[in-house]
Amino acid sequence: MKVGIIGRTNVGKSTLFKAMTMEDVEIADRPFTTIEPNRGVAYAKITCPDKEFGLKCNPHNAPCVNGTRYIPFELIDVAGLIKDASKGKGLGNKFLTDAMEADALIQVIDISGKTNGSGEKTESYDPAEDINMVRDELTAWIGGLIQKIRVKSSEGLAEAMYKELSGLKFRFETIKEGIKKFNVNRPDDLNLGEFIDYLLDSDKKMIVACNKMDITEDLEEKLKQLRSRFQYDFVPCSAGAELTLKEAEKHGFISYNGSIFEIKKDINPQQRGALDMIKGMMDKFGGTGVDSLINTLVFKTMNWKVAFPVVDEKRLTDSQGRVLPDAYLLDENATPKDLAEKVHTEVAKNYKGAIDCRTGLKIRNDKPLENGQIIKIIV
Ligand SMILES: Nc1nc2c(ncn2[C@@H]2O[C@H](COP(=O)(O)OP(=O)(O)OP(=O)(O)O)[C@@H](O)[C@H]2O)c(=O)[nH]1
Ligand SMILES: [Mg+2]
Repeated sequence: MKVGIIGRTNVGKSTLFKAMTMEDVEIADRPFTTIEPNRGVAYAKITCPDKEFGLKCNPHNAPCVNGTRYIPFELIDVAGLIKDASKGKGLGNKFLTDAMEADALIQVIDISGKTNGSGEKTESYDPAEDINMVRDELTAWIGGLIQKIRVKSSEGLAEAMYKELSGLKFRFETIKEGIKKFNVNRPDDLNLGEFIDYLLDSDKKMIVACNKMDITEDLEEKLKQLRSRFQYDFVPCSAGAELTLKEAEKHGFISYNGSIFEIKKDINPQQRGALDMIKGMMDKFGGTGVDSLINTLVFKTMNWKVAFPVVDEKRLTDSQGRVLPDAYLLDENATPKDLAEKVHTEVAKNYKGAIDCRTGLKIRNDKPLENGQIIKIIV
């Protein structure tokens, strides 16, 4: 699974990316710091099922730390947008192609209102403007791509769009449904706006990371306002605080499990002061918000499922005897066959059925997987 980070420039996208992946990327308090996309691996967390069975896991693709499994997914951070990017302002909008490979989007906003639509310092900017701007720019960009499509006489409009927009990973079914629903007849139809809304709402679900909560006054009121105006899931966070904690952990100053931290060795008064401030914020908001952002995106907004494939349904091992070695993230409607596909194309080719290892019963082939399910694939 892939997640793309988008948003207006200078809101903290790369800070969030770095805090989630620990890749070394450039962060700066000025517009347009990121130019080329950053790619890395981030993790969703789920309780490891090994204890439930009195076993000890041997992780392979998904690390286990103190009983929590870290399920990998790909994360992409792209350049920042500004109004009229579709007309070439700022870094333009072509870089959106990279973000659109993703199955889900995180839009980062600066909820403090201390940077404006151009990413410059200000006092009370309304981040709702950025949410509308990002949507308008996405729509203008996709609209521009659609309008350039030339439909060959041998193909239908849906086929032509699917082919031309293949990099943006819209599903053929969605394109076909949308064309019918909004009565789109040609690539230059005037009712493209509603059609593009439909594509985005169907295949590019988005969560909004309300960043810089550490310097935000009236956070609750601002969140309330945003939630009353938009349908998205809004999660307040401080990517900056999360990054500070991850770096302190990397250097051995603290231990940190994503919700609480403990100081492990002597630190200077300045470091202690910074950590005390973060602790105050975490006590007030229940964390830095970054874990909650990932959790909400993966398990609520997207309703993705984690599945553990095994070969031996009694011992919960793979062919090498490793206990619960792998865990995969799959989309909402994924079936046991889709899990087989993730494991190996050969396994998918020889797929004969699947067993739920908790019940020992066979699962219907078209039944969507449940989150945390342990599956034996019969080949
Ligand atoms: N106070 C505070 N500052 C933050 C936070 N997250 C990021 N910043 C600061 O915001 C500025 C911009 O951060 P970046 O991560 O470079 O922002 P970006 O959205 O990637 O910017 P572009 O790539 O230029 O579009 C930097 O000075 C960060 O330190 C946060 O949670 N709190
Ligand atoms: Mg950046």
